[in-house]
Amino acid sequence: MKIVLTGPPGAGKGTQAKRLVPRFGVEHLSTGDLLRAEIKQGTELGKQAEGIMAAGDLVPDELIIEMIQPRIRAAAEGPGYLLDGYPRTQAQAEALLGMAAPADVTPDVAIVLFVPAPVLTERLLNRAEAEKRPDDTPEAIENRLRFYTESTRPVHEMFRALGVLQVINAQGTEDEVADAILERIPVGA
Ligand code: B4P
Repeated sequence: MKIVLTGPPGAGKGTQAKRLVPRFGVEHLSTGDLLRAEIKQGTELGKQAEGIMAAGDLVPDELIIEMIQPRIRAAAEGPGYLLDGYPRTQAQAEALLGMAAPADVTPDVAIVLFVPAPVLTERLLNRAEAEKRPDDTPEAIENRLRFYTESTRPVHEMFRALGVLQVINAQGTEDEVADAILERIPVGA
């Protein structure tokens, strides 16, 4: 099974990924988590990404693609994948969909978690109090939402053209959203 999980910041990608990964036995590949791990370890990539992420901007495509593509290939050749927060730009989507044989890396399903912007802002500001993530400030949240609208939403059309796009209303409880996702995952993919 190869799943792309996408949606705006605060839509619940990480929350739902944690449920889907054990269920399907796939590898969880979150570009946000990988970048935060690089920052924690003080790597060169982490140093480059830290300020960009804190401002809510997108990390440059070439750094992201180099970090994630080998992992996607390995997962596609093995247990399958759940991509969380990737691809976020047209260049990233082209890198994913343009990957050649031997492994077929094309997703079986691309799930968009839809939540209106005011609800997202509220969720992220609540998390800011609890977790103190550096990019959960009002300015960074605004930036993240803008990048989502300008750069990530157009990518959905590429998945629509492939016939794998599924848009889910993600305003319900975590359980309701999880059930809605499972209903849209193709059986036997
Ligand atoms: P990510 O870590 O991917 O962060 P995000 O998209 O902002 O999602 P987030 O983790 O906030 O929210 P989620 O949907 O899980 O990326 C962080 C940064 O890394 C980016 O801004 C960028 O700088 C960089 N980056 C990452 N990938 C990149 C890429 N491909 N290209 C370039 N740069 C990249 O939602 C979680 C929140 O919602 C939680 O607070 C949770 O409690 C709440 N929630 C979940 N479900 C809920 C529900 N049903 N009801 C109420 N609350 C709910």
